[in-house]
Amino acid sequence: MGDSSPIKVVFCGDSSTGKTSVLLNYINGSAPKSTKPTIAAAFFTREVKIHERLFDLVLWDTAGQETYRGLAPMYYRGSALAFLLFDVTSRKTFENLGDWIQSIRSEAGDKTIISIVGNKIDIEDLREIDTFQAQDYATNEHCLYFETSAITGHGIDRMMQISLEELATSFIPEDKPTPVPIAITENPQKNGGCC
Ligand SMILES: Nc1nc2c(ncn2[C@@H]2O[C@H](COP(=O)(O)OP(=O)(O)OP(=O)(O)O)[C@@H](O)[C@H]2O)c(=O)[nH]1
Ligand SMILES: [Mg+2]
Repeated sequence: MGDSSPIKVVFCGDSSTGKTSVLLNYINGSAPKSTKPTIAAAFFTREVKIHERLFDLVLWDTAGQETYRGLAPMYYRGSALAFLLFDVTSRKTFENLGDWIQSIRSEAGDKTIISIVGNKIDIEDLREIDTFQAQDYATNEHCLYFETSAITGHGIDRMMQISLEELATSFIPEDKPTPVPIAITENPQKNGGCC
């Protein structure tokens, strides 16, 4: 168990961008072949070591479907880190990022780190948003940018590692003089939940 309050991390973005798949890949090491749209939200917990201190992450997987959009802000409150997904093969999901960012910032505040994630890079032939365009957009919005595939697992550990390191330096009070790389613990706990 971590020695301080759990850190709230939220996954958000349009429906079908791959939030559940990316999160399950992070937790289990692989994503299921098919998924159903998330209803309301679900959460998972995982313990990580940052700057030699243990922290409990509570990872919220929110529903992107329009029906549940009104609930999303509830999950942003108190979040230290938000992964905002779009689908690189769907321009529409990229164009909607601005609305998501506005909603996250108005509920969670300006200190929340937002990592924009272009998912589904395994379907390169159908790509509609190129890396430079997305990276530029993220930089202008003061967000981090990553590309992932929940199917191959590409980029997911890097996305988590760099985002958590950023969190460690900007959000968690420093009480150790020398930063060290985070180590993600084995045997993650999985607590599916719904509210
Ligand atoms: N090719 C490919 N398909 C993916 C990837 N990630 C997710 N998918 C597929 O995209 C579909 C939607 O994935 P989900 O993970 O359910 O998407 P979601 O963002 O959680 O959707 P909501 O829960 O409705 O908000 C599923 O058929 C997944 O298998 C990916 O990286 N590559
Ligand atoms: Mg989902």
